[in-house]
Amino acid sequence: MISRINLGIILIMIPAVSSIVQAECPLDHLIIGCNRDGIEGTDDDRQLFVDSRQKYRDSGETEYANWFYPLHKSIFPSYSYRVGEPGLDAFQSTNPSAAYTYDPNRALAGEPEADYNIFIECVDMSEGIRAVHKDYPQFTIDTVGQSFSHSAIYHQRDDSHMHMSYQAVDGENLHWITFCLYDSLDDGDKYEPSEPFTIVFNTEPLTGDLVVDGIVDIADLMELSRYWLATDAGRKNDYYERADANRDGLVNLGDFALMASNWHVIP
Ligand SMILES: [Ca+2]
Ligand SMILES: [Ca+2]
Repeated sequence: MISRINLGIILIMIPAVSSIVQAECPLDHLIIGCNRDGIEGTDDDRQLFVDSRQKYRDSGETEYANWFYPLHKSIFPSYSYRVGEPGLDAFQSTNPSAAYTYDPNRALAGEPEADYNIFIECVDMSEGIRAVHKDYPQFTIDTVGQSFSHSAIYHQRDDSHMHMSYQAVDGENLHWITFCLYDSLDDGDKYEPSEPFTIVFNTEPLTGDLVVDGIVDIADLMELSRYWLATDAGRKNDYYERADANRDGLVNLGDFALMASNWHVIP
């Protein structure tokens, strides 16, 4: 009798525990969604984006201390310096108890692979870094132009939560991977590609190095101009991909001055 009662409790508990585990994964995640401003009827309704509120959360002694992920020496002889975050997840509209991933205003409509097929494409990376998906289906991103379907993995597992291992040949130099999201379905109701977003490793880029590549030049100035006079910079948008260099919420002359101070500096 006791065991039957216990079994009943366990069966009831399984869905709740599962959703809690997903919500409480201790690693950082980038959350895939659309309609960044959360308001219907504006230009970004069909545009993809990643929410960055957890990005770099675990990168230093205190939350958000650094603008990079330190890579740690591993036992593996090749690409020895590694970190297992940030992962990826998606906004959803069905489980209100799943912490902040529940956001119906920003969730993609329909089912992954059937109604949308979100690819994550590497559009830039430093030499000597790669991203490895160790779980099934295994793959490695080590060349610009490579991509994988987040929606396929989501569909396969019935779970949007995934992680990759970021691996580099050293633990000191600036490394980066820049991704972009796009919807490969061509059904007339396609989502628009996201802005590029960059994950940085080992050391903080120069202030103003917005298109991260180790130097502050005209490409960075053009990037700053895209966000010029923007408000509401914060963790959700990674301070507009670091355009708000002094993290005061605004992209303005103060940030331009910081960029100018590093103009054409080669570290
Ligand atoms: Ca740059
Ligand atoms: Ca600012």
